[in-house]
Amino acid sequence: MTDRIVSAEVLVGSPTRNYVTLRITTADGIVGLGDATVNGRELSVASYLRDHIAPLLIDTDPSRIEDTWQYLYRGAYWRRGPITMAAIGAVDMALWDILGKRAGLPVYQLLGGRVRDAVPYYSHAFGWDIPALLESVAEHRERGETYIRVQSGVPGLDKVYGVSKDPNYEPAGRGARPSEEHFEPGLYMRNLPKVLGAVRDMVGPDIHLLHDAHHRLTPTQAARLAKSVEEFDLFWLEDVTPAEDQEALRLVRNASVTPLAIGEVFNTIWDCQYLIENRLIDYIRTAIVHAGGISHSRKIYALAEAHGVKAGPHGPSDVSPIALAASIHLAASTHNWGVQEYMGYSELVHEVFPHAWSASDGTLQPGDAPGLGVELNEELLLQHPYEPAYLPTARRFDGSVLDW
Ligand code: GCO
Ligand code: MG
Repeated sequence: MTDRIVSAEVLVGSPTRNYVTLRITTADGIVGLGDATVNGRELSVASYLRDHIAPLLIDTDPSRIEDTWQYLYRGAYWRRGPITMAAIGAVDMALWDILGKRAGLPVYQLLGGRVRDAVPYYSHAFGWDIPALLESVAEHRERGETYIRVQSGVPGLDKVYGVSKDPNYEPAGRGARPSEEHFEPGLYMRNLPKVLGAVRDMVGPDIHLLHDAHHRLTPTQAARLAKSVEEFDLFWLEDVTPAEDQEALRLVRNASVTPLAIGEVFNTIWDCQYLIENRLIDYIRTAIVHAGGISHSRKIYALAEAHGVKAGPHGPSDVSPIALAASIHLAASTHNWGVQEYMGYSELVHEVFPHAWSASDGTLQPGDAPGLGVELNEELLLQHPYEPAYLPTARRFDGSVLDW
């Protein structure tokens, strides 16, 4: 007899930071969890799920994962965008979780089984100046990590993306309005080669270094930067131009062989198609949560595989441990995987979402619990109610708005 969905609840809480969680329960008592967090727009996606999706799920068959995806995507008429796709993504994750629990198998087994013994992750090293950054890199090395993202302060700028006064970097700041940062491309571009040179000298040739330019440069600036850091052999240079202007990357591509990664703000395969088919990138960074869940992400990776592009999904603290689990299960079972971002979580977040996945020695393991292997401590989550929090905004020194 087929099972049916009896409830779809949305829980929003702020253990350290805001998370939106979907919990689907079936008549047989199986519970599936999905992450629907969109940083700074949490309540919109919560309403989308509560008001427009949850009522449609009741009484449907939870094993019809692909059909449910198509129904929610095509049935809404209004398509794509982070809110819609995160909401669909949460449903998709929860349904894979339920299927795994029903089968008594971890999701990676349902996706075809392991293709690798461990999933390498990259973590974030940062420092206000080069000595502080080198110290941070050394700490990551001591933890056995071999893929390290490096971000540093820039002389002349008082706040910089990826660098924090707090040992745990968290870009979203609590409060009713986003904070403001100033940025000047020239200062940043002149500084970065010095920073990467110092790090490369310290770690030697075998450590994979990554850097995130966070969508701020013009095509010519980006091309110049990619060229100027070529000798430091980056594993990837991320988001070097604003992601919407995809043709911009052709200039960067033609100017250097620095590997390029982009896509954390993309939501569908159609956002990725041009860059992948034209081989303008090396790594596609869509997050499982923001790109429609496991079902749709697999299609993106399959398209990428055919064009020599690898997956390197977004995994900051705003991707909850549930969506990170989905990413790890996919990584374990997807051949064209590059590396998983893992920024880590506060102790409280680990307690709110107890999980079977684990991180050690620079690698992640999905664990063998059925489904995605993540639980929800609802009581603890609800002790930390939602608080408005926003990503910063940026302006140039002349006061004009710039991509943050
Ligand atoms: C990354 C990202 C993040 C984003 C953040 C936005 O590469 O991890 O760029 O730091 O800024 O996830 O919500
Ligand atoms: Mg990024």
